[in-house]
Amino acid sequence: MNQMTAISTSMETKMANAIRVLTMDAVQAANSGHPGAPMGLADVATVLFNRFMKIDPSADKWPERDRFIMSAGHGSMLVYAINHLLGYDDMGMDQIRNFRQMGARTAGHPEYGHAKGIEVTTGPLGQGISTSVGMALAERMLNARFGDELMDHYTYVLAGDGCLMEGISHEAIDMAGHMKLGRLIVFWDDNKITIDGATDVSTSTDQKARFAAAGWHVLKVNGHNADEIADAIEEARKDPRPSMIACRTVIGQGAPNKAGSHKVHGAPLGDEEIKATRVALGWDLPAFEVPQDVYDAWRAISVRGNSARLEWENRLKNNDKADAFKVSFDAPDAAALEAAINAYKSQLSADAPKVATRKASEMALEIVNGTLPNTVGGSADLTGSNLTKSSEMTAVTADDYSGDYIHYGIREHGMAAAMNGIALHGGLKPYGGTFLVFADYCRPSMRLSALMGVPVTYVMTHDSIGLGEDGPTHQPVETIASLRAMPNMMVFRPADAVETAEAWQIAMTSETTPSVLSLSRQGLPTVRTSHCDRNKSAQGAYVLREADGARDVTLIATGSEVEIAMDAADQLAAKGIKAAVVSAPCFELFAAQDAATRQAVLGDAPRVGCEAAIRQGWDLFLRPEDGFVGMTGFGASAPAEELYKHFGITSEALVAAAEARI
Ligand SMILES: Cc1ncc(C[n+]2csc(CCOP(=O)(O)OP(=O)(O)O)c2C)c(N)n1
Ligand SMILES: [Mg+2]
Repeated sequence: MNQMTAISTSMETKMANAIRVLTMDAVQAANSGHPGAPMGLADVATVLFNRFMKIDPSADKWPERDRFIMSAGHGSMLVYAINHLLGYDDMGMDQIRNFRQMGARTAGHPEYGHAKGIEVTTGPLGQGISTSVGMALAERMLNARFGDELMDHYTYVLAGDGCLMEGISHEAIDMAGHMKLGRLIVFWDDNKITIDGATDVSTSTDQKARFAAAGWHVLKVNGHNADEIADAIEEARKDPRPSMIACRTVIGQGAPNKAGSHKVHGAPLGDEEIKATRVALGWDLPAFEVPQDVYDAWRAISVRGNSARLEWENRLKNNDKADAFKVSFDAPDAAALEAAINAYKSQLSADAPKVATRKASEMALEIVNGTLPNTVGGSADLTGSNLTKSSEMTAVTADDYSGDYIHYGIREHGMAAAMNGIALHGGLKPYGGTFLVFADYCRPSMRLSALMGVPVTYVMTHDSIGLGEDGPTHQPVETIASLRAMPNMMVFRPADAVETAEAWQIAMTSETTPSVLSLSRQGLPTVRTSHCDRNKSAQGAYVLREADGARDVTLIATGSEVEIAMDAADQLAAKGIKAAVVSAPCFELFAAQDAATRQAVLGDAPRVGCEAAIRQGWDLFLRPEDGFVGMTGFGASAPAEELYKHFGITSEALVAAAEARI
């Protein structure tokens, strides 16, 4: 519903001009930043906020708020200016004045967690629009569970030419259209300019036809005509399909000499042009000043949102699903999960199954999904290989969002971004699978999971040459090291079913760190045959088998190679050499242990590491004189056992490396 009541269109123009002026002043003060997009999008954003947005800056995490995503993250000043004008208490004028400066919340690109009202970190083009697909899907899934009274909001996205040119946008648009995400509304900033100049130097795609082909509702407006914009939003909100509103805009609108040129994309306007813009806009206040009546008009949006929230709180109080709703949005019940996992681990240690860790993951998911009410599984078209769908799970479809398993299709990057969006939306806990080698197809979104501190779980199977005949295109070699290189990402490579259960427990209770579960295709014996309640994987690495007396050597291995290390220790023992075996399922957690703990695990004896991957990253465990048995190049296509022999990743090689050092 068009909510503009007593506010005149001329006031709306002033509201938009406040965004323009704050943007050009902040970029000028910082002597860096991007004035073009915020100035060009000021009218679209003002109409959206003034007449439609449902947000309450005094309760920035209100689950039922509309989501606003500035996918063209370089236009961060648009977000900061709006949040300042709306009255977010952490976005005073000091923040605007200190745009892009050390310690300010107003970072170069909008960063989730730095300031209220930033729903997702954007800047890598295409990520915002793709993350928003997950948010809009989460909204429909929660709507199916809790009804219109508690969950019925919109997700609005501003996306530029860059966002739509990025490949990930294809995956996101395709998925949103297929899932009929009617509450997703994307504004395309059709300014026909990117950094290198006019868009026609690099693209000739008919974007409107592209969206339509993916099942979207497509509209076109003059992005500087408030009523046209408002009418389109009204229409978009009513349509059951996701909507794309192509907004013909002028980059840097308001700057009399520079508007319309790529020169306003990413450089300060300069004092002269700023002066001229003030004159053109009829804005005669000094820098960083906004008239009270303009503030009042923006604050009215917050007042309206506050009333909506209070009404919603009332509805929640009287709703018989209130408790379940709150549980969904709370942190998972760690105690319940721990109890369930421990009972399961105890059974595993007794049964000692020989299963691939991808199978062990499926088994653990029966416990995880049976204990936590709001997990959402999925796979990028590899459900039967990743084993991500537990027995009670049902598919989420466009006709019925009540399920809990998402068929992401062959869209790894889109899946990773959508999982970020689901997690950021709140209320649901996503995990999703693909082959580990295709982490490279997910990486920019995985990096954002880590940077934002969003605990998404990546289930990545077929984690080495152990996958066999599919060959080197499918065999990760450098992938594990590259993921370990990513800050704030836990990479688990469990050795057996017990460690796999422990990894799931840690991943699902992690609050600010995402996880990768690197899982084998091939069967592995249970090495943890005596039960203990303590989650040993939480230490990152631990002594799996102590030497019989003072150690001659310490063998350290991960995942499928722990079995090889155990075998090597047996062979060494037969020769009278005392070897300890350390299992190291998570380097990041081990690095976080104190020196004494690490020393107790690693000891002083010579060490040999073993992992069917490159050595990079192993300096956490190995000194220059220590040995390593692993890969140095790409794999090959053959049965797994032959490959292990061919590349020399064998217990005999470990024994030889050990003997050479003692
Ligand atoms: C993935 C990615 N590639 C490149 C960039 C660098 N970059 C920032 S803005 C931009 C051009 C974007 O053009 P458009 O979306 O049309 O923005 P406008 O110039 O209209 O503001 C580029 C290439 C980036 N931020 N992210
Ligand atoms: Mg552009």
